[in-house]
Amino acid sequence: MDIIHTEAHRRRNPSTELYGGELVRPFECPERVDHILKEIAARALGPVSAPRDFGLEPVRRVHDGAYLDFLESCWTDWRAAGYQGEAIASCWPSRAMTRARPPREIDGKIGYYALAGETSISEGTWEAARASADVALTGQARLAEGARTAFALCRPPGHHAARDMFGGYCFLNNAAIAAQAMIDAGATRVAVLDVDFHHGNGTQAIFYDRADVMFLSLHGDPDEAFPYFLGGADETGEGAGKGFTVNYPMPSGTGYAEWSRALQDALTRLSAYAPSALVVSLGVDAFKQDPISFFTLESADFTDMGRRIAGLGAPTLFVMEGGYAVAEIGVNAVNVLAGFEQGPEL
Ligand code: SS9
Ligand code: ZN
Repeated sequence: MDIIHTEAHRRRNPSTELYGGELVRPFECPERVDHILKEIAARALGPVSAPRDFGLEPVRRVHDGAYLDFLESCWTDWRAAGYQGEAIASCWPSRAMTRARPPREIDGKIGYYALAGETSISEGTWEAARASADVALTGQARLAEGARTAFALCRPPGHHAARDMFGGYCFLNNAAIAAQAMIDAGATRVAVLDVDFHHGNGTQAIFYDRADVMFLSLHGDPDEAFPYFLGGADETGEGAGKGFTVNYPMPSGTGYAEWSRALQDALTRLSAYAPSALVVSLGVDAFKQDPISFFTLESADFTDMGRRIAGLGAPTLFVMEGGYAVAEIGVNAVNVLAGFEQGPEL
């Protein structure tokens, strides 16, 4: 399997995450990638190559222009305002605040574009986010050139980022950008299967009214898990997209027996949709030891997950999302990819 990776991910290295009222070292850290690369090498999964620079045009197909300008200048604007710490949102246009437009001042602007306060913006964040989108786009290009599969080792992750919203460690929605690029290259039906523990609210929002990109997500019930305000089973799409969003929220303590039944249902729906390509938002935070999640999947379950996904028989781009049990992230992610390469049990 072709693996796309760049060291530019290291430019995303904030020192603060707002967690439980304290500033802690972020769960989403550069060592995550080191562990994945180590396991890729140990198991000879395939060649690792650098991304191409696609520029901002394919990113603009998914994200708002003013939002991209904000991401690009946020750190400089924050420093220019005289703030000493990393850029953290502390006020939002919540329900009763009806003047919903981005103010000029950076403290207000970051709140306008943020979905949550845990994700600090620090020096290099924009550069790393852009490189991460290039990693996904390079994976998409491999599929367009005829590859059956590729692994875009994206960091920072993307599935919580919407058209003009960052948070949940995400800035640019790498999976959505890749899916849109597939459509722009002529595909008529693409699907995104999100197996990250958290609901892919950004991806869902981006494609909610569209029938050309189906979105399916297995995740912790938003009644008890981040991102809390999207991801219910009653969200099924709107307009032309009605029926093309499918959510599987599951409660605390869910193990692979129940999880894999949801996956099987998702795969049945996917098979009926018959996408010309599949993007898998590959988070491995459903793992039992993940520090911020509450499913109980074992490492071996990730292999089975990959085998089942292979059973669909669609060209498949894996895009890295979450996974915060850092020491085990390599084994768990590579298990999915290796399981996919083994293919379904006959
Ligand atoms: C808010 C908790 C925020 C963010 C988790 C993002 C996971 C991305 N109190 N946690 S895959
Ligand atoms: Zn996650």
